[in-house]
Amino acid sequence: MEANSIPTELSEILKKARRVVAITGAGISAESGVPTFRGKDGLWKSFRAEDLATPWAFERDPALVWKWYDWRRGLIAKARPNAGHLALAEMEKRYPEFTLITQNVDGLHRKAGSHKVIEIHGNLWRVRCTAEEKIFYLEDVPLPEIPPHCSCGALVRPDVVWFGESLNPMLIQESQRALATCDLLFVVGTSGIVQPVASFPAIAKQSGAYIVEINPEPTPISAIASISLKGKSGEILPELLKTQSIQ
Ligand code: BJW
Repeated sequence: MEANSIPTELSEILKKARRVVAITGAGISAESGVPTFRGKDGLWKSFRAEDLATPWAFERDPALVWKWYDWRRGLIAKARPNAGHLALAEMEKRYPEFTLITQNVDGLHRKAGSHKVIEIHGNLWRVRCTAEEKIFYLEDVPLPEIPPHCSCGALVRPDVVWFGESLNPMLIQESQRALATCDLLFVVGTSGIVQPVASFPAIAKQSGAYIVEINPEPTPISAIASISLKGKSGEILPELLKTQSIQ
């Protein structure tokens, strides 16, 4: 999609919007070389979520879970933000209110220069002690000790949200507030099936927001999107930015 092929209605919306939210998923980092979860090359094709991304898996075999996370940390350490991440960071500067809700744990939005980021599924570089309320950052790849321990002797775990775990209620509230008052929502690179984020676009829809979905594939979100732009976010988002000189 090129800037001159963007429908007039959408360019008007992009220019006039004031309160903007973007929800992102693994697809936005695909062009940075970070694997997605679902789809033909997705992580869940080679690994079982229930063996690696649940609290029960960690209880059963913390070393196995940590080996998987350490491998992913290695991939992500080499990844650089792509044109899609950079376009969203630029939108944060241009719109008076801009909130980015990401399901990604790779930290690439912040690396791209986004400041107002809600990392609703956590962050892969942050870890927490399983015994105390202690949070810290582990930047070594590979980890010197697997599974790693806290100075108190307890295991530490990645500070991410696994299946069956609750998301941070403060982050949910903050997201819901932004969604309920936005006039434009971007939904980028997510399969739209993992709850509760999969239900977030409906909140914006209810308050009359215009919803732009960006994804090469249709998703359950497509049914409520005002427009679905089929393609890669690293190509489409920079084109949208070109038409979006705010009035
Ligand atoms: C491109 C592209 C390009 C490719 N450009 N696009 C209600 C009903 C049924 C079940 C539940 C329910 N409520 C809760 C559940 C259980 C569960 C759930 O939703 N399960 C569903 C699978 C059915 N949810 C939970 O357990 C959540 N907790 C919760 O709700 O607590 C309360 C509760 C608990 C239990 C029961 C009831 C209530 C927690 C969810 C945590 C998800 N965790 C993970 C791992 C995070 C850590 C890690 O990374 O290791 O989060 S799983 C994984 O999925 C990861 C992602 O953030 C998340 C979403 O995936 P995403 O981002 O959408 O990626 P993909 O791969 O699915 O899609 C990529 C998309 O990009 C595709 O569409 C491509 O086409 C596209 N794409 N290239 C643009 N270049």
